[in-house]
Amino acid sequence: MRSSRPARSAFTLIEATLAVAIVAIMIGAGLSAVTQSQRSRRLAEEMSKARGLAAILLEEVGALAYCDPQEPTRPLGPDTYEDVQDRFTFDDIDDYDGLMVTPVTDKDATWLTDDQWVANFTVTWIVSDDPGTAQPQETNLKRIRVVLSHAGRDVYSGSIVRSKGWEALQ
Ligand SMILES: [Ca+2]
Ligand SMILES: [Ca+2]
Repeated sequence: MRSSRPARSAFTLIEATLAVAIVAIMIGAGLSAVTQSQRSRRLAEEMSKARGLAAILLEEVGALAYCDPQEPTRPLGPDTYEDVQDRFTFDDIDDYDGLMVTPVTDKDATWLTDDQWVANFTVTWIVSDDPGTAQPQETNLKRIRVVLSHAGRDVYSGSIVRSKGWEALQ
């Protein structure tokens, strides 16, 4: 004898709603993972680019003399007749102190980056047993630091140290 009770439908409205919600959550989690992965890749690319730029720029600075050939006792920074817009006029490593370059260019003013990149240089006198602290006067040891930033965020900081004594040995 057949029941007169109607057959139960496959899904109730609540079950269907729950299923939709679960699928939505899974899609959201998947998209979040993709976004996170893209962000990680972008940050790794930025870091790699910034390291390369720092190496180029510090090599450029490191090729110069420890102090200005004409004005060896001048304070840190560009000296007389030196132009921050033309790095060919620089002739010692501390001429870069306070220099900001954006977009980052080589000495020939060829763009190495888009205009979202900034390179900021600082040159300080240091002592070997406390290299993290800038000294107020000549120590015969200078640290040149360049910080590479992209879209307002610091990405990488690189530095080199030069001593006056090392230069005398060359
Ligand atoms: Ca100079
Ligand atoms: Ca100088």
